[in-house]
Amino acid sequence: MTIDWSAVTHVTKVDPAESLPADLSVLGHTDLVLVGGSDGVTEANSLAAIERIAEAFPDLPVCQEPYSGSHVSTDTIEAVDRLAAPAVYNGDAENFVDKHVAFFAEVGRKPQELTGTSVPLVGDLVESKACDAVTDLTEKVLAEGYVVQNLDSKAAAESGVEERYSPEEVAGAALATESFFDFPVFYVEYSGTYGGPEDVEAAAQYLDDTVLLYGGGIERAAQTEEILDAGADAVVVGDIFHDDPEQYLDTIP
Ligand code: 1GP
Repeated sequence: MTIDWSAVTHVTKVDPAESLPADLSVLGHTDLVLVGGSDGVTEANSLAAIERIAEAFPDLPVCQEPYSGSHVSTDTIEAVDRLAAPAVYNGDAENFVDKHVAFFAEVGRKPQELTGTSVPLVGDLVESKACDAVTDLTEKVLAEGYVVQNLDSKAAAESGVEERYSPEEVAGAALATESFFDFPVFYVEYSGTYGGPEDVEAAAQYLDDTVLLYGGGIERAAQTEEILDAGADAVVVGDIFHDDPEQYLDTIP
Protein backbone atom coordinates (compact mmCIF):
# COMPACT_ATOMS: atom_id res chain seq x y z
CA MET A 1 0.00 0.00 0.00
CA THR A 2 1.08 3.61 -0.49
CA ILE A 3 1.92 5.36 2.75
CA ASP A 4 0.02 8.58 3.29
CA TRP A 5 2.51 10.40 5.51
CA SER A 6 0.09 13.28 6.08
CA ALA A 7 -1.98 10.83 8.14
CA VAL A 8 0.95 9.60 10.24
CA THR A 9 1.59 11.29 13.60
CA HIS A 10 2.37 8.19 15.69
CA VAL A 11 4.74 5.40 14.71
CA THR A 12 5.40 2.28 16.76
CA LYS A 13 8.85 0.72 16.63
CA VAL A 14 8.44 -2.99 17.25
CA ASP A 15 11.64 -4.78 18.22
CA PRO A 16 11.47 -8.30 16.75
CA ALA A 17 14.05 -9.55 19.25
CA GLU A 18 11.65 -8.75 22.10
CA SER A 19 8.41 -10.48 22.85
CA LEU A 20 5.29 -8.79 21.59
CA PRO A 21 2.40 -8.11 23.97
CA ALA A 22 0.00 -11.07 24.03
CA ASP A 23 -2.83 -8.68 23.17
CA LEU A 24 -1.82 -6.69 20.09
CA SER A 25 -5.01 -4.64 20.04
CA VAL A 26 -3.17 -1.52 21.29
CA LEU A 27 -1.58 -1.29 17.84
CA GLY A 28 -5.01 -0.44 16.49
CA HIS A 29 -4.34 3.16 17.57
CA THR A 30 -0.98 3.78 15.90
CA ASP A 31 -0.54 5.00 12.30
CA LEU A 32 2.46 2.97 11.13
CA VAL A 33 4.72 0.20 12.42
CA LEU A 34 8.47 0.00 11.96
CA VAL A 35 9.86 -3.47 12.70
CA GLY A 36 13.49 -3.19 13.75
CA GLY A 37 15.86 -3.13 16.70
CA SER A 38 19.55 -2.78 17.45
CA ASP A 39 20.36 -6.11 19.07
CA GLY A 40 19.51 -9.75 18.41
CA VAL A 41 17.52 -9.07 15.24
CA THR A 42 17.35 -11.88 12.66
CA GLU A 43 15.51 -12.47 9.41
CA ALA A 44 13.36 -15.08 11.14
CA ASN A 45 12.27 -12.97 14.11
CA SER A 46 11.70 -9.97 11.81
CA LEU A 47 9.47 -11.99 9.49
CA ALA A 48 7.54 -13.47 12.43
CA ALA A 49 6.83 -10.01 13.88
CA ILE A 50 5.90 -8.53 10.49
CA GLU A 51 3.52 -11.37 9.69
CA ARG A 52 1.84 -11.30 13.09
CA ILE A 53 1.20 -7.55 12.89
CA ALA A 54 0.11 -7.61 9.24
CA GLU A 55 -2.31 -10.44 9.97
CA ALA A 56 -3.84 -8.61 12.94
CA PHE A 57 -4.00 -5.22 11.14
CA PRO A 58 -4.17 -5.65 7.35
CA ASP A 59 -4.70 -1.89 6.79
CA LEU A 60 -1.83 -0.71 9.01
CA PRO A 61 1.34 0.18 7.07
CA VAL A 62 4.24 -2.03 8.21
CA CYS A 63 7.86 -1.27 7.33
CA GLN A 64 10.99 -3.22 8.12
CA GLU A 65 13.95 -1.19 9.37
CA PRO A 66 16.97 -3.53 9.36
CA TYR A 67 20.47 -2.65 10.50
CA SER A 68 21.98 -5.42 8.42
CA GLY A 69 21.21 -6.92 5.02
CA SER A 70 21.07 -10.30 6.76
CA HIS A 71 17.69 -9.33 8.26
CA VAL A 72 16.21 -8.95 4.80
CA SER A 73 14.94 -11.63 2.45
CA THR A 74 12.54 -11.82 -0.45
CA ASP A 75 9.97 -12.98 2.15
CA THR A 76 10.40 -9.97 4.41
CA ILE A 77 10.37 -7.59 1.44
CA GLU A 78 7.19 -9.13 0.13
CA ALA A 79 5.53 -8.94 3.55
CA VAL A 80 6.18 -5.23 4.18
CA ASP A 81 4.98 -1.99 2.64
CA ARG A 82 8.43 -0.38 2.65
CA LEU A 83 11.97 -1.31 3.58
CA ALA A 84 13.24 1.60 5.70
CA ALA A 85 17.01 2.00 5.38
CA PRO A 86 18.74 4.31 7.87
CA ALA A 87 21.72 6.33 6.61
CA VAL A 88 23.39 7.65 9.77
CA TYR A 89 24.99 11.07 9.26
CA ASN A 90 27.00 11.01 12.48
CA GLY A 91 27.91 7.31 12.24
CA ASP A 92 30.78 5.58 10.51
CA ALA A 93 31.16 5.13 6.75
CA GLU A 94 29.71 1.63 6.93
CA ASN A 95 26.41 3.07 8.12
CA PHE A 96 26.15 5.87 5.60
CA VAL A 97 27.56 4.27 2.46
CA ASP A 98 28.99 0.75 2.68
CA LYS A 99 25.93 -1.18 3.95
CA HIS A 100 23.73 0.43 1.33
CA VAL A 101 26.04 -0.21 -1.59
CA ALA A 102 26.44 -3.82 -0.41
CA PHE A 103 22.67 -4.22 -0.21
CA PHE A 104 22.03 -2.83 -3.68
CA ALA A 105 24.89 -4.90 -5.07
CA GLU A 106 23.15 -7.94 -3.59
CA VAL A 107 19.85 -6.88 -5.15
CA GLY A 108 21.51 -6.52 -8.54
CA ARG A 109 23.27 -9.86 -8.20
CA LYS A 110 20.14 -11.98 -7.76
CA PRO A 111 17.82 -11.30 -10.67
CA GLN A 112 16.75 -14.93 -11.11
CA GLU A 113 15.74 -15.21 -7.49
CA LEU A 114 13.80 -11.94 -7.68
CA THR A 115 11.82 -13.01 -10.73
CA GLY A 116 11.00 -16.29 -9.03
CA THR A 117 12.53 -18.26 -11.86
CA SER A 118 15.66 -20.30 -12.17
CA VAL A 119 15.94 -19.53 -15.90
CA PRO A 120 19.42 -18.18 -16.57
CA LEU A 121 19.61 -14.52 -17.40
CA VAL A 122 19.77 -14.77 -21.18
CA GLY A 123 17.66 -13.09 -23.80
CA ASP A 124 15.95 -9.72 -23.72
CA LEU A 125 12.65 -10.94 -22.26
CA VAL A 126 14.15 -12.56 -19.20
CA GLU A 127 16.52 -9.66 -18.80
CA SER A 128 13.73 -7.08 -18.86
CA LYS A 129 11.71 -9.11 -16.35
CA ALA A 130 14.73 -9.15 -14.05
CA CYS A 131 15.13 -5.38 -14.40
CA ASP A 132 11.47 -4.89 -13.49
CA ALA A 133 11.97 -7.01 -10.39
CA VAL A 134 14.99 -4.97 -9.37
CA THR A 135 13.04 -1.76 -9.97
CA ASP A 136 10.10 -3.05 -7.91
CA LEU A 137 12.46 -3.85 -5.08
CA THR A 138 14.41 -0.60 -5.14
CA GLU A 139 11.16 1.37 -5.23
CA LYS A 140 10.21 -0.31 -1.97
CA VAL A 141 13.25 1.11 -0.21
CA LEU A 142 12.58 4.13 1.99
CA ALA A 143 15.81 6.02 2.69
CA GLU A 144 15.98 7.65 6.11
CA GLY A 145 18.56 10.29 6.97
CA TYR A 146 19.37 9.57 10.62
CA VAL A 147 21.03 11.43 13.45
CA VAL A 148 21.67 9.23 16.51
CA GLN A 149 21.89 11.43 19.59
CA ASN A 150 22.00 9.04 22.59
CA LEU A 151 25.61 7.90 22.73
CA ASP A 152 24.77 5.24 25.32
CA SER A 153 22.22 3.52 23.08
CA LYS A 154 22.62 0.25 21.21
CA ALA A 155 21.71 2.20 18.08
CA ALA A 156 24.81 4.40 18.56
CA ALA A 157 27.06 1.39 19.10
CA GLU A 158 25.59 -0.41 16.10
CA SER A 159 26.03 2.56 13.77
CA GLY A 160 29.47 3.70 14.91
CA VAL A 161 28.28 6.96 16.45
CA GLU A 162 30.86 8.49 18.78
CA GLU A 163 29.72 12.10 18.89
CA ARG A 164 26.31 13.66 18.95
CA TYR A 165 25.44 16.55 16.69
CA SER A 166 24.86 20.08 17.98
CA PRO A 167 21.46 21.58 17.10
CA GLU A 168 23.24 23.53 14.32
CA GLU A 169 24.59 20.30 12.89
CA VAL A 170 21.17 18.66 13.16
CA ALA A 171 19.75 21.59 11.21
CA GLY A 172 22.49 21.15 8.59
CA ALA A 173 21.80 17.43 8.30
CA ALA A 174 18.08 18.16 7.87
CA LEU A 175 18.76 20.77 5.20
CA ALA A 176 21.10 18.37 3.39
CA THR A 177 18.46 15.64 3.60
CA GLU A 178 15.90 17.79 1.85
CA SER A 179 18.04 19.77 -0.56
CA PHE A 180 20.98 17.48 -1.37
CA PHE A 181 20.40 13.80 -0.55
CA ASP A 182 16.66 13.96 -1.22
CA PHE A 183 15.84 11.25 1.32
CA PRO A 184 12.08 11.21 2.04
CA VAL A 185 12.56 10.89 5.83
CA PHE A 186 14.76 12.62 8.42
CA TYR A 187 14.88 10.87 11.79
CA VAL A 188 16.10 12.37 15.06
CA GLU A 189 16.92 9.28 17.12
CA TYR A 190 17.30 9.47 20.91
CA SER A 191 16.59 5.75 21.39
CA GLY A 192 16.04 4.99 25.09
CA THR A 193 16.09 8.57 26.38
CA TYR A 194 13.91 11.63 25.91
CA GLY A 195 15.81 14.31 24.00
CA GLY A 196 13.27 17.13 24.14
CA PRO A 197 12.24 19.48 21.35
CA GLU A 198 15.49 21.36 20.59
CA ASP A 199 16.82 19.16 17.77
CA VAL A 200 13.34 18.78 16.28
CA GLU A 201 12.93 22.56 16.15
CA ALA A 202 16.36 22.88 14.55
CA ALA A 203 15.51 20.31 11.88
CA ALA A 204 11.91 21.36 11.23
CA GLN A 205 12.81 24.86 10.00
CA TYR A 206 14.37 23.34 6.86
CA LEU A 207 11.95 20.54 6.05
CA ASP A 208 8.98 21.03 3.75
CA ASP A 209 8.80 17.81 1.71
CA THR A 210 10.84 15.56 3.99
CA VAL A 211 8.98 13.72 6.76
CA LEU A 212 10.45 14.54 10.18
CA LEU A 213 10.39 11.72 12.72
CA TYR A 214 11.52 11.90 16.34
CA GLY A 215 12.06 8.78 18.45
CA GLY A 216 13.40 8.24 21.95
CA GLY A 217 12.05 7.92 25.46
CA ILE A 218 8.46 8.90 24.75
CA GLU A 219 6.22 7.55 27.50
CA ARG A 220 3.59 10.24 28.00
CA ALA A 221 1.09 12.32 26.04
CA ALA A 222 2.83 15.56 27.07
CA GLN A 223 6.05 14.42 25.39
CA THR A 224 4.24 13.50 22.19
CA GLU A 225 2.61 16.94 22.19
CA GLU A 226 5.91 18.72 22.84
CA ILE A 227 7.62 16.96 19.93
CA LEU A 228 4.73 17.48 17.51
CA ASP A 229 4.48 21.15 18.55
CA ALA A 230 8.21 21.51 17.83
CA GLY A 231 7.55 20.55 14.22
CA ALA A 232 7.91 16.77 13.96
CA ASP A 233 5.46 15.06 11.63
CA ALA A 234 5.35 12.01 13.90
CA VAL A 235 6.77 10.52 17.08
CA VAL A 236 8.25 7.03 17.12
CA VAL A 237 7.53 5.02 20.26
CA GLY A 238 9.41 1.82 21.00
CA ASP A 239 10.37 0.59 24.48
CA ILE A 240 7.13 1.46 26.25
CA PHE A 241 5.14 -0.58 23.72
CA HIS A 242 6.99 -3.70 24.86
CA ASP A 243 7.36 -2.75 28.54
CA ASP A 244 3.92 -1.34 29.37
CA PRO A 245 1.27 -1.51 26.62
CA GLU A 246 -1.30 0.35 28.79
CA GLN A 247 1.09 3.27 29.33
CA TYR A 248 1.98 3.15 25.61
CA LEU A 249 -1.63 4.08 24.79
CA ASP A 250 -1.03 7.42 26.54
CA THR A 251 1.61 8.33 23.90
CA ILE A 252 -0.90 8.28 21.07
CA PRO A 253 -2.23 11.72 20.05
C1 1GP B 1 14.00 3.60 18.83
O1 1GP B 1 13.30 5.79 18.18
C2 1GP B 1 12.85 4.55 18.65
O2 1GP B 1 14.59 3.33 17.60
C3 1GP B 1 12.00 4.67 19.85
O3 1GP B 1 12.75 4.94 21.01
O4 1GP B 1 12.50 2.84 22.33
O5 1GP B 1 13.16 5.00 23.43
O6 1GP B 1 10.83 4.65 22.57
P1 1GP B 1 12.28 4.32 22.41
